[in-house]
Amino acid sequence: MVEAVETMDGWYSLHDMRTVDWVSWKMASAEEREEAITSFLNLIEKWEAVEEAKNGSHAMYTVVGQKADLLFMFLRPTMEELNELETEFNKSKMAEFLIPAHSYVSIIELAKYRESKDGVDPETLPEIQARLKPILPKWEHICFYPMNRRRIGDENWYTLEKDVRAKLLYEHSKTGRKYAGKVKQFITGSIGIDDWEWGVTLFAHDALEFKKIVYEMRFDEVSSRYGEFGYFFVGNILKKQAVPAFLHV
Ligand code: 76R
Repeated sequence: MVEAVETMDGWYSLHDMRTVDWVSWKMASAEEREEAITSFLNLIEKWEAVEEAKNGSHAMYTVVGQKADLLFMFLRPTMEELNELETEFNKSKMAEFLIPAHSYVSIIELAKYRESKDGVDPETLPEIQARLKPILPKWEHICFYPMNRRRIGDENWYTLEKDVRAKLLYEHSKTGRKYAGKVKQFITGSIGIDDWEWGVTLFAHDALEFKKIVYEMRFDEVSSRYGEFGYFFVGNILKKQAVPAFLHV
């Protein structure tokens, strides 16, 4: 029987995309807009305090293209905390001017394909714990897309033996490592949780690196034979200080 790989699971993740309702935003009074911006900045400060205390992390980007205007990625220790955060956001004055565009729920995941060294469970290692509960980088650009592993005819990831999958992923990781310092990737697992099997979140200083890495990886067997891809979101960082300017009309 084909053996599943054990996963190490970290923080719960919510990708939350929203579109600004510019018409109602422009129609609102200056006081109302001010109130909304203040509510938004207060929320951001709360998220920053959570991150400071290492109880979660967040990323905030403006989306290029018409799929949304804002992309948030939130990480929290539990599903309940993600839900509370989302509900608090929804109740805020700012949310009155934001239309939900998309969301994706998943969990930070690392697979235990490599055998543990000296009988040490990798999950106990501090460097692994840091990757399972990461503070997201505040790099200039983000790219998010969901993906599946194929399950069609001979191209079935789930009928491959574990050592074969491990080898294919090792080859994949060699391509990935060429982008060290240029692209930072977070793989979140969403089997049983959302519509695709994994979410891929990439951060880069130069958005061109997204095209480079994703293109190069298309030739790795694990992607060319077994990868299926969904939609893509791409964006630019939105710093707290830049929020009033972004919303200025
Ligand atoms: O966890 C590790 O870093 C060890 C090696 C590794 C694994 C197991 C690794 C490295 N990845 C792993 C698993 Mn990856 N990754 C993607 C995408 O567009 C595409 O073709 C694929 C989207 C990118 C861009 C990427 C980048 N990886 C996975 C899995 C889970 C598979 C499973 O369990 O079946 C998916 C879905 C996935 C997809 N990967 C790396 C990268 C990069 C940049 C690395 C090197 C990281 C580093 O060493 O710093």
